Amino acid sequence: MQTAAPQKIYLKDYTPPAYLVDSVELTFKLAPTTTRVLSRIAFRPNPDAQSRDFFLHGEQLKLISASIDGVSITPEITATGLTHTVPNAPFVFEAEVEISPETNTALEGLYMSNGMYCTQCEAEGFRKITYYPDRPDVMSVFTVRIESDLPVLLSNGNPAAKGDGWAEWHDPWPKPAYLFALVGGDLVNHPDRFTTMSGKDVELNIWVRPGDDEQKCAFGMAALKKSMKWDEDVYGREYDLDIFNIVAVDDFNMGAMENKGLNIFNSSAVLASPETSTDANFERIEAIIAHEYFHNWTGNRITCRDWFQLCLKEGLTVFRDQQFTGDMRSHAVKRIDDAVVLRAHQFREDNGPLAHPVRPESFVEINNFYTVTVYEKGAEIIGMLKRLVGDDGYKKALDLYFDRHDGDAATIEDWLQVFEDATGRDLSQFAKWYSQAGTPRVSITDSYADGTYSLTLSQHTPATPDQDEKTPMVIPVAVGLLNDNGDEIVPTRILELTEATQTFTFDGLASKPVPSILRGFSAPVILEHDQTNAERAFLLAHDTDPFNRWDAGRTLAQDVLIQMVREDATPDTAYLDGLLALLRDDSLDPAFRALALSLPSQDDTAQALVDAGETPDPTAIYRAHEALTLHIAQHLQDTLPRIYADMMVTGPYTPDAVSAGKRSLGNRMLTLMSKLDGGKQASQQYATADNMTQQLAALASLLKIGKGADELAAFEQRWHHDRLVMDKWFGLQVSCAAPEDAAKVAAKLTEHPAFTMKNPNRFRAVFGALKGNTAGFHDPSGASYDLLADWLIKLDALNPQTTARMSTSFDTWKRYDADRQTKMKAALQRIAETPNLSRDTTEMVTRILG
Ligand code: 0A1
Ligand code: ZN
Repeated sequence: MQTAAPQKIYLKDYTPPAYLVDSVELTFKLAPTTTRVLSRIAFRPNPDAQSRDFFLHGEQLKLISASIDGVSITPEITATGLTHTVPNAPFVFEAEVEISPETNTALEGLYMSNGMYCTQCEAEGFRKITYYPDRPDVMSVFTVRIESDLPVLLSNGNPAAKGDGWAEWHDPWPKPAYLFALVGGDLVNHPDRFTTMSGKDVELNIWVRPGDDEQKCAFGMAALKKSMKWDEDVYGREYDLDIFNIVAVDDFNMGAMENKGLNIFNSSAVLASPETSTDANFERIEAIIAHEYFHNWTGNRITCRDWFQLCLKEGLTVFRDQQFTGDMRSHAVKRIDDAVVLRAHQFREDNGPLAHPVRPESFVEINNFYTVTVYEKGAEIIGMLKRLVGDDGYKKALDLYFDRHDGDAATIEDWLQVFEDATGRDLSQFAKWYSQAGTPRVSITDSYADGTYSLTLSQHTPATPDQDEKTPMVIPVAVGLLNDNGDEIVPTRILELTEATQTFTFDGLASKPVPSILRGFSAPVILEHDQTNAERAFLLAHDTDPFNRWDAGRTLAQDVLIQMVREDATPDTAYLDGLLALLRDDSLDPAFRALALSLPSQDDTAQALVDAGETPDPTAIYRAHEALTLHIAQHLQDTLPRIYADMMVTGPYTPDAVSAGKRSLGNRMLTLMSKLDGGKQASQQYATADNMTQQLAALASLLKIGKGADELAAFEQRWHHDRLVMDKWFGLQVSCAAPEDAAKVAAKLTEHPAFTMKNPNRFRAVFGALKGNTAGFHDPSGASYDLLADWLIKLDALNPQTTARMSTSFDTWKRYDADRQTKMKAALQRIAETPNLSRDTTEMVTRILG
């Protein structure tokens, strides 16, 4: 088929749909390569429409028959849909189409995964199931009949009826097509129940394939019930159907999907057991279950008018899942974790060729905009709004949002309007956070005279693709002041930076204070603050704000690393002594100490060098990181065994935050000890661990010192039957490989019989780890670039979405030296020139090349 030239879609071109849908009835006759989908759609002209053109989206469908009001028609069909003349009054459109789920390797629309039928319709997958106005502002009530011999047949809403070989479902809540879902398979359920705040009894199920997985649903179920309760307690939101189903599938492009009443999960995002899952897995599962559940209100009951408004549901829902995790675990640790992710991934995106506003203004393929900017920066915007209007203002605004927009397909303007109406605040300048791309830099100068301390803040946002000129934003900067003894003399206050440069004063101070700026990471900005190492070490020791205490250590570490990269220096002892004091302070949360002892990522160091106007050398950065780790190990050497022993949790494994924090610090000790003891302790931990967290950390410690071959073989032997555990086995070897070996290790793993590019988790295990091994990915040979390009070209023919996403590994190419640039550019061009390259990957590679 001839692929049309990729067409750009613009926010400014939005027009309301020509026809609305009152009801949809779908019948699925499931068969691997010949599934029939019968549709009966009740349309009515939209009184607000600007045209009467009738167009239904539809791709890769075989039309069997169609009719309008019972009269057979022969519509005009293109590669993207169907048109026909229609009455200027309500009418019923019916069609029968044939699709082939078994050969659908793109994992979008209706597809098969290990014998199970499942769907993924967000963003525009429903058009691969049948002809329909596949846009989120067309909402309708769905009734679904599924015919198949498979024992379990699920769809959205409540079960209506079932018999031998069929089941019917009815979803009373109008929804856009992207929230449609269907599952058919030989599945077993882990059942439970929940009573809502108004006393309604809800049936809960997690569905998995029969086998090992049945044992792995309990944690996810507990997380679901906690989420349901939390949303009632904190947001006053209750569940609204008789049943809530979650299904685990092995082949899935993303983490999970919030389809109404029938959430579909990547099995990695729901299945957990102590033997097979790490603490990080448990925490991620709890967060994703919460995230998808919270979408029931923020996404489903109130959806998006168009895909440019994606952050309306995603930013808010991420913000809500972050609040939830903070409440369940530790707010301080969660804030640090979120900042680490934001800086590592979103700042990288914002600084490179893929930078885009949280609400983009155009796209070729919407699947390419499920980004850290839309999700994580989108969540940061909500956090800033809450900081600016206060907790009460936020609560009033959210209550108004749910009242006013329940059942709507809404916009960012609607969202900001409820905050303006609820709090009386003018948000016109704040709205720029949605339209202006790039990470603002906030620079600091200060002075003290006659009891008055003056803090001058200046803001500047660098140019990004398509946006040269930036204007000042509203930036909430949380500041506290300490005196020389480390006492807090001015508690946290929010300074609202709205101009390019502004001075704030603090009176009545006996001496020049030490400022603690951007507490709690109060805005997603880069702080440019020339502090001395001594001042940073002081904050690391005394700051009362846990985020800034951690950040002082991180900034110090970054400065030390940069020094070491530049001139092979030995690390500043102020830093090493600070770490030692922190490690020995048993009053501090172990999870916090573990974070404080972790170095910034090598990619972060590379970006910091770029910010300093230098060209980073990934090999030199790797060496500096290794050397600093060794220095830390030596400096802390006397204390490591004691803390390691203290952190050994006794009794059966539990995934709670306190135990996980201890294991995290214990494992950090183990990594450092392994640098000195040749892996003795790690081998022992590997042999005795009864849980995956400690087993995997021990194996990683060994691999990082070039040992662990026997353990690696034993691990494979033990876990070869478990896909999710084997993903760890694949990934770990690549992430722990020495830089010069990384491409070879990855290439060898692609020859392993268990490697398959049809499973996104497996593909990501290898190639995500290759990207994460910064020095290995950027090895001067260029071998990793070539390998990744080879595989992306192969994968694109099967799964464009995952290919496009993984092509972002190349997005930092302009940071590096001419030789690396030439090699990366060649790899990108080779991908770009592949015949029949997908629209998804074409858009990404074109944008990366710039
Ligand atoms: N809405 C889901 C994410 C998601 C997006 C796209 C997908 O397929 C293209 C799948 C899932 C979420 O935020 O969890
Ligand atoms: Zn989401």
